[in-house]
Amino acid sequence: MEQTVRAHGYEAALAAVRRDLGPEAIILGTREIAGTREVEIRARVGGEPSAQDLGLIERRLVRAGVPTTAAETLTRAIVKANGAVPPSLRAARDALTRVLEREMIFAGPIGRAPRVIAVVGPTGVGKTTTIAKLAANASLVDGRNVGLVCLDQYRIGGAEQLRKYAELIGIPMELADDALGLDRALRRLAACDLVLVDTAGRSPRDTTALQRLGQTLRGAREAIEVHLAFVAQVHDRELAAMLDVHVAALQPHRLLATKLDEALHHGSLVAAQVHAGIPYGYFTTGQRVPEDLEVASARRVAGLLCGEEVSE
Ligand SMILES: Nc1nc2c(ncn2[C@@H]2O[C@H](COP(=O)(O)OP(=O)(O)OP(=O)(O)O)[C@@H](O)[C@H]2O)c(=O)[nH]1
Ligand SMILES: [Mg+2]
Repeated sequence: MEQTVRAHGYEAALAAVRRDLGPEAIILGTREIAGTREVEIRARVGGEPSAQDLGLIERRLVRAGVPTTAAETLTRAIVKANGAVPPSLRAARDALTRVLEREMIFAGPIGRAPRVIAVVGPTGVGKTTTIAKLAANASLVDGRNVGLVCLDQYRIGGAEQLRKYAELIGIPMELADDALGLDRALRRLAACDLVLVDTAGRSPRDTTALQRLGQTLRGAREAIEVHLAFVAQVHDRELAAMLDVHVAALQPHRLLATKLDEALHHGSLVAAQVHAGIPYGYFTTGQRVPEDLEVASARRVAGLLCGEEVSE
C-alpha cells in the first residue's frame, strides 16, 4: 500500500506516516511545498524497496567515488539499518555510520605499543606535517616522551623541515639512512616512549626505492608500525595503482588519509580500504599543526559521504 501525507514540518509528516502505515513504512520521497512550511512524504508499506528507490542512494555513493559493488552493499545495509529507504543520503547519515562501523575497520589512536611508528607514502601527501601533528599532540597534550627519526636524506632539505618541528616542540631528532642506522637512532632514543619515523616520498614508479625502504623498516631490530599516507582526492585506478605498489613494497599496518579538506568527494576513503583491506589510523584535515589531525572514524566517513563539509 502506498500513501502520501502532508503535514507541518518533516517530523510531523513522518509521525503521520508511521501512525498510518506503521514502523515498517518505506519512505519513497519527500518534498517541501513551495510557499508553505508543509512537507509531503510519499511512503509505502510491504514489499521490497524498488530498484529505483535504492538507486538514488547508490548513485550518490558511486558519485562520491565509492566502488559500485561496495555502494550496492552499503545501500542495502543502510535501508536495513534505517528500517526504510531514507529520503536523502544526508537523512541516512546515522544509518550509514552504523553500517560503516561494521563494514570498515578503524584502529583508533596510536597506543603505547609498538613504540616506533613510521609514516610512508607518495611525495607531498603530508607525511612530515602529519608526523609533526602526531608528535606535538603526543608530547605537548599527552605528555609523552617523543623522539623523531628522519629517514628522508634522499633530498637536500628533507631533514630540515622535520628538524624545525623537533625544535619547535622541543624533542630530539636523529638521522638514519639504512637499517643499521635506524637501529642506532632508535637506541639513541631509548628514553622515548614514542618514536615517529619520517620517510622520503618517492614516485610510485620507483619500486626499487620503495622496496629498499620496506626492507629498511622491516630490517630494524624493533617492530615498526607502518602508516601509509595517501591524499583523499586520488580516486579510481590511480588510487588502486598507488595502493598496490605501496602495499606490496611497504606492507603497511594502517591507512592514513590526508588533505580531506581538499577533496571534493570522499568515496576514496571507502575505496582505499575495500582495495587494501588495512585498518585506518588517522585523517588529516588541513595544514595547521597540530590541530588538523583526527582519529579516523566511521562517523566522519559517513558525514563526508553525505555531503558534510570537513570543518562543519
Ligand atoms: N590542505 C592540506 N594540506 C596539507 C595537509 N597535510 C599537509 N598539507 C600540506 O601539504 C604540503 C606537503 O606536506 P609535507 O608534510 O611536506 O608532505 P610530505 O609527504 O612530507 O612530502 P615529501 O616529504 O616531499 O614526500 C605542505 O604544504 C603541507 O602544509 C592537509 O591535511 N590538508
Ligand atoms: Mg616530507
